[in-house]
Amino acid sequence: MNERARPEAVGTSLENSAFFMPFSMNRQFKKAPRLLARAEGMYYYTPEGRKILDGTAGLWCVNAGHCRKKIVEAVQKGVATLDFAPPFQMGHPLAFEFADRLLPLLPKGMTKVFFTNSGSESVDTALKLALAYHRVRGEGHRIRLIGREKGYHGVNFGGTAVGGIVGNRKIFGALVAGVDHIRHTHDLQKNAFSRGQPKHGAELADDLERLCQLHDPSTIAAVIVEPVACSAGVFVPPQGYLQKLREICDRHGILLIFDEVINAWGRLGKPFAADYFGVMPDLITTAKGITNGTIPMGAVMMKENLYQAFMTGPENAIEMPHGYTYSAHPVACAAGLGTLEVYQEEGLLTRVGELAQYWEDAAHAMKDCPHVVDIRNLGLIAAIELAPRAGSPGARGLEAHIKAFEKGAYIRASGDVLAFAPPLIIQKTEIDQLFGTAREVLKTLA
Ligand code: PXG
Ligand code: PLP
Repeated sequence: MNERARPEAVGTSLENSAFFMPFSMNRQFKKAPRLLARAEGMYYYTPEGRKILDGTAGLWCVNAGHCRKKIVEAVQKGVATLDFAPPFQMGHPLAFEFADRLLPLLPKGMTKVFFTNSGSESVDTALKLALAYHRVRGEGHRIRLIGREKGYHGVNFGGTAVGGIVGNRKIFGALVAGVDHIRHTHDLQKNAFSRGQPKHGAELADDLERLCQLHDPSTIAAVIVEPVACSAGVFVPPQGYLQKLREICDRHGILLIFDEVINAWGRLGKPFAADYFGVMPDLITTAKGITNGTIPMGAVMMKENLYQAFMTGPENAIEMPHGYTYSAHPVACAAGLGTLEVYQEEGLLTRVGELAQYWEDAAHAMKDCPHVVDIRNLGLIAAIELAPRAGSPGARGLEAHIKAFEKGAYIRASGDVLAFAPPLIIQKTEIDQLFGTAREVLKTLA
């Protein structure tokens, strides 16, 4: 066991640790750490043995629940059989098997899979594929990439540039040239306490038409959006909005990329959000649930015409000068295959359909709690937006996160928005427990 996972290590100071924690308040955390030592099913366990209900599926990724035997065994067997195989100009059987096993789950018309190691890598891969696709077809004038305010597309340069969360961008300079953003869809005045997709705001998609007129549509390569924007605070697309985006892209020859790093893998009751919304993008980026979070992996799915556009030069030339040392890593492929088996055996990619109404009712029952200004939900995702504390935005959300952890639930806070997205194996009693804990926390919150 890791020394810090031992019960006697509780209280040991981490203040001098060499670990530079990602996306964390390093100094505050190291003074009062919240450590997780092991996990099983719906629960984490702290080093001292406290049981914590996982309200966020790890970080929106552990959709089948923790330490599932079949996945653990697939990884153990995989790593003992083939630890690594070079993915450039070489191959291993599991890469082909995994891509082909994914095929029947993909939205109709999506036929090819490019493997990466994270959502961030998937996003930068998709953006590069979009630019290259236009270029190889003689439309090299399409150089612009359009994101959306409040979007999160990971942390690499392309994803940071098309991303729309100011705090994630502003300290990193000029990022990538030729990027612009359409407006976000968050509108509390019109849509507060909407159940499912809000009624108002389809017309916000017309903001893409505005950018087309501003830049000339023939300069735009691709638009990237999360169907349900999760990280910045859970923004469910207004009814008709995604359809409109698709229409505008079609009108102007622009590729539409759905970033389904979180939305895919059953979170909305379908394998992919494109199928849930009935809107077909040209590319889909994903990661997280593709291996149930067990081993890092991501993927970009694309329509056949994108792949074929690259298959035109001499056969002895590399068609796509892009890829990662760990693309299609054999242990990740083994984890992915094990994950698909669990998803399929337990019907997890569609289970949310049965749970969604109970989940929605449980989330919206929180309306009478103190500080609540909005509740949003779709599939097995919910958000409770709290009024910010005067002069200290985010403080109330962070305190709720910490208090929930003390009371036995892991609930993620994005600023003052509490985000709920548990593993898809959750039982109704655990849904009650999760929101029950949130209710207790909100009652004690200043
Ligand atoms: N796109 C989307 C839509 C995401 O949600 C990424 C890209 C990047 O994936 P990687 O694997 O590079 O992290 C994500 C990741 C949160 C939270 O608290 C969300 C993510 C990551 C970390 C925290 O909402 N999403
Ligand atoms: N930097 C250097 C010096 C490298 O040699 C490589 C890969 O060979 C990379 C970066 C990219 O690493 P990865 O393929 O793991 O993304």
